Amino acid sequence: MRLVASRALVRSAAHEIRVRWERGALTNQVPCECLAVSAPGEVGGVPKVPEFPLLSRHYIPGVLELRSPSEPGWMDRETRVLAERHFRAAGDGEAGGGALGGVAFIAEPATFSYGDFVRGFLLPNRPCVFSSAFTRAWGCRRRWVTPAGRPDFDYLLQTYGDVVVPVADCGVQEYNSNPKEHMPLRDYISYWKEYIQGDCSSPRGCLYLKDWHLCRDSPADDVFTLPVYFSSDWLNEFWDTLGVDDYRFVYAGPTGTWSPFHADIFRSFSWSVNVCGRKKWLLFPPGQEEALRDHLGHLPYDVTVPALMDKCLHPRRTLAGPALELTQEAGEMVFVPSGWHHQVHNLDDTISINHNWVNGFNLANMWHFLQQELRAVQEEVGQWRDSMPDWHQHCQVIMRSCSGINFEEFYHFLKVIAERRLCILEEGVAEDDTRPGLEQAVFDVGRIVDVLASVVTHPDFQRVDTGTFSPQPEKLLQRLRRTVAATAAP
Ligand SMILES: O=C(O)CCC(=O)C(=O)O
Ligand SMILES: [Fe+2]
Repeated sequence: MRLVASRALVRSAAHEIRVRWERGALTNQVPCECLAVSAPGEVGGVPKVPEFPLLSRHYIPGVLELRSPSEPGWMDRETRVLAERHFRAAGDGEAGGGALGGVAFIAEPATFSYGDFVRGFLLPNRPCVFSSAFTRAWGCRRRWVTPAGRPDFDYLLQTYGDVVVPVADCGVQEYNSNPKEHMPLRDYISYWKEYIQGDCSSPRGCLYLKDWHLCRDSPADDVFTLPVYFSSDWLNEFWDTLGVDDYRFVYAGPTGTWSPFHADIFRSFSWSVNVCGRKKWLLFPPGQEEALRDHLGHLPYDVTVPALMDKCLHPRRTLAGPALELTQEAGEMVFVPSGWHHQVHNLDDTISINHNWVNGFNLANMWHFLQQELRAVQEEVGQWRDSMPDWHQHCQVIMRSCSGINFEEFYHFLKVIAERRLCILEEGVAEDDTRPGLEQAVFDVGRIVDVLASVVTHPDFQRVDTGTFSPQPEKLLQRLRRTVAATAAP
């Protein structure tokens, strides 16, 4: 018997299967229909957060006093201890991240360490914008952009003209996303030029090149350098290990292209750099999206429409604050925290590089999200529970279609990262090693232990056939626990 899910689930599942699997393409967005409902848990024991200037472009000298040595590299010991304390105090809660008045602006790379980023933004799960000084040396900023600061169509055509790219139609709503087609970049650029000549309009509509896996599909040397703040990136590390895919994207589109309201896949973080052009971001802290739902419980597609102010249509709108709004200038880098819903508008001809990433700081959020997704699937197909012997297995299949991953794959993800960290701790790291440092590896193992301990006791994970898993989840957990005990900070 084939299990068929109902209503929203069927639609989102079909949509996701098509977008993500049939085309072999991972995208960075989870359609809002597909997101399970939850208010964020309170996180206790949040460490004192340093003050950063809010996004006013008036950098206040001296505010960024360093608390940690300004090493360019990975996590230092002090930061590790602080982060471990934070997660011990937070318990099983899911990271929230309040609006707290605005979005911080980080002006100066030389005085902003990885530890500062952990304290100021990763732990409190708050957004920030890094100045264009952080990306000044990037190859794409030199080569993809004309001296006037516009996309260099000639260079892009010459270098990537034949590459087939995904293109979304911003004018057509398909559930809470847009339908996509594929075309060679040269065709998209012809369209783009026409759109500019037509004064930001074209009979072909408003088309947006989204989720182009440049690094996966083409040689991309000297395009960008991964900033150290985003270097602990387990999603891409995992996919690189398997050698099949990645969560590294290029977005490109004319004025007026936009991304509908969404949260990123798996509650990942994202970072986004404007190679050229400007973007307007509307950001809502986790939980606030609940107040934006309409009377039928649906999340909005576009949070800028006047209908959102209609009390009958959106009875809880006034419970949410206004969006945190920011304009990202050329070269600037935006950090989008975990679980923050957002909507993004290109204000000029804009090209950006966007990555999704998960690490020890948002791993528990990812696990919470997967449990919610499974519960949502189980509710949707609950009526078949008693009549289908393999109902639980079907739920995992549907969940994979909707969310891009199931419990078995999540375990595999944890295992791959855990084993790589154990390797680092056993072998040590050399000076020129590009792998995470020892403090980072210890921290990562601790975070995996916390989440894996919850995974192995989850009744639905216990139903997964783990007979062929190597190592067995319990054995891996024991080994990781021994490592945590051996490396515990005094
Ligand atoms: O730039 C866009 O259109 C969307 C970017 C985005 O949603 C992200 O980076 O998470
Ligand atoms: Fe996003």
